[in-house]
This record gives sequence, C-alpha cells and structure tokens, in this order.
Amino acid sequence: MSDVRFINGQNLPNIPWQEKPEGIVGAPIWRHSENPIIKRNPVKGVSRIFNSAVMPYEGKFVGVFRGEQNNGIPHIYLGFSDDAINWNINEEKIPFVDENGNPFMPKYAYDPRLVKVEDTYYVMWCTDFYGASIGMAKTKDFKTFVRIENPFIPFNRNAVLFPRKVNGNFMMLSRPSDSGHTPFGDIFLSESPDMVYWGKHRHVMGRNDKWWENIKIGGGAAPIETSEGWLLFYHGVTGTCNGFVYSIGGAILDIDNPSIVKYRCSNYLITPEEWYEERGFTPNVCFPCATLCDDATGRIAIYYGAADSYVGVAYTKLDEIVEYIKNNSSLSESDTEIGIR
Ligand code: BMA
Repeated sequence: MSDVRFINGQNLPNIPWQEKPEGIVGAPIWRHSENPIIKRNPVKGVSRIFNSAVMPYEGKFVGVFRGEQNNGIPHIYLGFSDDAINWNINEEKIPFVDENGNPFMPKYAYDPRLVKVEDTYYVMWCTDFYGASIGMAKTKDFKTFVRIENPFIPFNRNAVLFPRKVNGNFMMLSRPSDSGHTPFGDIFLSESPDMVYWGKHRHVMGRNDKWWENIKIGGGAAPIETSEGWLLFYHGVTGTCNGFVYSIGGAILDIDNPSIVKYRCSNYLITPEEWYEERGFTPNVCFPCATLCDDATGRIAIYYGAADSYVGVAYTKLDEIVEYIKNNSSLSESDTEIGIR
C-alpha cells in the first residue's frame, strides 16, 4: 500500500465512517449503507436537496445545500449537523448581502461548493450573471454572507476553489459552458491575487476517449492536498440515447502547477448503480461536491448529489484510492502539458 499522506490535514475523529464491506470490485469506494442521507421534501418549501457541500465547523459540521424550491427555482440553504449524516437545514435561503450589508440575492443559485482558505469560508455556485456563470460569497461566522465579485464572465459552471493559495495566489477550477445543458466541457484553472481579478488561465484536463467522460467533465470537491499532489474528485459525463450519465472520476494534480495532471484514473470511481442514483428528477447522476478527511486514519467521506434528487455519501481511504488512481492512470498530452496555447 502506498505511503501517501494528507498535507495540511486535520484530525476529524467524528468523520462519518463505515468499514469497507466484502465484495467491493473496481474502485475502493463504498456507499454509506443508509444512503440517501437527505430524502425528498426535506424542508418546508423545498422539494429536493442534492449537489451540496459540507465542512467541519466548531467540532461539528456545516453545509451549503442546493435546494430546489417548490416553484422549481434552486437556491442555497445552510445546514448544521453533529454527525454529518443527519442534517438540520434552515427553511430560509442564505440571505446574501453586498459589502454594505444590503440584501443582494442571486436570481437562482445551484451546485454550491464550500471551501475555507486561511480564516475565511467561501461559497461558490452557479448564478445568473446574464447567463449561467459563477457567483461567490464569503463568511467567517455562517451568519453574514457577503457576496464578492463574480469571478468569470458567462458561461461557466462548477467553480471549485483550492483550500490554500498556490505560489501566492488563490486558485480556482471552473468549467466554461453554455447556458443550457452544455454538450462539451473541460476543466480550466484560473488564479487571483485578491479574489477580484482572475487570470493566468490554464487548461487542466479535458473530456477524453473513455466512454464515461467523453462528453464533458467538471470539478467536483475541493482538491485535497496530499504528498502525491492535489487529489481531485470530479464528474465525468457520457451521453446515451436516454440522456447524460454522470459518474465520479479521480485525478491527481501537480502540487505547485495544478494545471498539470500527474495521474488520471481511466476507470470511473462511482457510476450510477443504486436506485437513488438511477432514479429521480434527472436519472443517472452522481455529482460530487465535497469531501471530509481525517488525517489520523486516512478516511475520506465523499458527498455527492444523486439523480438531482438526493444527497449520498461514499467512503474511501487515502492510500487505497491514490493507489487505485495511480495503477489505472492513463494520461493524454493535454493532461500533462501546462495548458496554455
Ligand atoms: C448539470 C447541473 C447539475 C446537475 C446536472 C445533471 O448541468 O445542472 O446541477 O446535477 O446537470 O442534471
């Protein structure tokens, strides 16, 4: 087994966990036995919660949740949990404000990610900016959420911030898209000295010839810093005669130059197989948005949206998943290059 370890990791003794069951074939990832952890109509006025992100907070857990309101418009809701499995989700949407404290609500908000950099928590989501693009807000107390400048022009989705600056700059993955269901898409990297101006755009990795990710890919959970590089769980999409299928993939990015892919698993890690992944508002979707990690044990809990209807959790161990990704890695030229043309 590899001796990979987390870098800048934290001990999380209360990470949700179940031991690996017998009979796992393929990637060493196994689903929480009581999935889905969030079911239909979970909150007054909200029919479905999925594609949501969680973090440790003050010895417990906090999360930002994509809630589809009964009128069909998605917004972000805040939730708290003692065990990261049973969630109390606010009935009110997160009340975003501008820098003067005045209400500044997005028209809609979906697929939130939550990342802490230094002493600040950042939420990023898909917002209406005269078309689908990325919205961002910051908080230190999960009470006041101040919106900051939209980092990119439309159209864009799946923005994921790195949990620390790299070479002195904030780093963010994103997936340029169209305003609809986007029949293409690669992951790009952008950097910023101040969270206002973003540039030095680089191509990280593209859709490829593997059937499960041959239409589009997008960043998933915030990259995890390890001794092998940045461990990225992302989504890869294929097309069928009945629509898209979203699977979870794994890659490892260079620690100092994250636009360089060091390893990329040619097999999916999770593909829709369970009823809550195959059946729902949008069938056949596994959409990772966050992880929890425990430094002491190497445990990782992956949070993913299932069928645009539910939240699922899956478990893996750092050494096992890194070994699997490395052993099954295949890289294209556009993966290994710095990504500027
Ligand atoms: C994407 C986003 C995600 C969704 C996925 C599958 O374009 O809208 O929120 O999970 O499609 O429907």
